[in-house]
Amino acid sequence: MKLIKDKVAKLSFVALLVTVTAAMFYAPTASAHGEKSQAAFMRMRTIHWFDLNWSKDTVAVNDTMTISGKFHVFAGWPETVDKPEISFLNIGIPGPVFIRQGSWIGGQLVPRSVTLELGETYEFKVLLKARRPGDWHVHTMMNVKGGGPIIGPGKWVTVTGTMGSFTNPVTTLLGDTINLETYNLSNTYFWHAFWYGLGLVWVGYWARKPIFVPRHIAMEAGKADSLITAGDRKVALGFAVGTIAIVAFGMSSTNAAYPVTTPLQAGLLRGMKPIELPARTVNVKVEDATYRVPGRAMQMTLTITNNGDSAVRLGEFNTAGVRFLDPKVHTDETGYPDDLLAEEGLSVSDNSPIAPGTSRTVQVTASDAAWEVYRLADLIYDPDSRFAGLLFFFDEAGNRQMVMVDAPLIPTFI
Ligand SMILES: [Cu+2]
Repeated sequence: MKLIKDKVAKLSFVALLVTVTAAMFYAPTASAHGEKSQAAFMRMRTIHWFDLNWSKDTVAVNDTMTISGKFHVFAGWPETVDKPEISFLNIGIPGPVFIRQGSWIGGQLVPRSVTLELGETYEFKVLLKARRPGDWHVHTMMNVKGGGPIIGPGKWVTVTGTMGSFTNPVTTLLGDTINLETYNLSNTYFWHAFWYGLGLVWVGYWARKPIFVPRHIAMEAGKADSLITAGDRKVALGFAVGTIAIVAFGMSSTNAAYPVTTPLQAGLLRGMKPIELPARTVNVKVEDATYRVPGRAMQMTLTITNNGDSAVRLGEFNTAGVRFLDPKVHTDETGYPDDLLAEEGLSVSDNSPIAPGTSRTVQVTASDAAWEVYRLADLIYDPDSRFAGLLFFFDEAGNRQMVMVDAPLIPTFI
């Protein structure tokens, strides 16, 4: 009986070991980092990122890359997300695998929070310097106070080299060039170690004598005063005076070493400059929009009116970072993330050029695995079944025009 018990114990131990080891080696590469789990209607109705460009997808430590593009702040902003009055242009990466050397909205440096206006379109650029080797999924991202993170499309970028060689030189206004990666570290270590050590010495001074039981007995017997000797009092005074003296000395010597310091710079930046979009000549009316549950596609009936002077065709529908293209009209040349790019995902019942001054009602189907992978299909769980997105029309000369669409999106069931 005991033998069997031992065997079972041994076997279950082996099984546990195998499981733990397997779990350690199982490291799936996630292709999205947070956005999938967010409500689909929020992703479709907050910020539309487009014209994104990642300048490189392989970069060596200390080299830089830029992510640039535009974003449209949707006018039908959801109630549950605070208006983007206090927003911050961030980058979605797992810690500082890059450092952000600069970020700009409309040409202005934006190290602080900014105010964005609903309905406006802005141009942005982020300059990243590679720090940690690895494969990183780099997202553009906007943090909205009272709303949360609004995550843009992410693209895999490989960093090569060694992190030990990373430097972050900055020249101060006093003309010193410092390396922010290590600047002031030894000073920080020294003072923390010094004060921690002093605390230990104080405790050690008292702990060299018995600490608890004899002292407790002395106190109970009414002889508490006998526990602190005249010598103890001198030592205590020494610590007190010494601490004040060291603080005063440390403060004045630091002031002498760094005579010019400024407070932390903070405060909201207002007046971000939006892009002046050309006057719109294409008008789109969404007659109805549906999606099959379960399914991988959405359908729209659009009435497109061309008020311009050149014939146009529909080339792209973009929602929540997923781009559905009609390859006969438009192909991507920016190296847009594969999992978000449906190169042949857009089909239009009649996508022949719409002549100036005419109007046409068409059936548009946006279809791709991304609809399911990025859980836009999960709109069925959302409390507001409406979508929004960008339509891109191209005229004969290749000029592009962006039209915002926004309508209820009604599920259909089998
Ligand atoms: Cu990601």
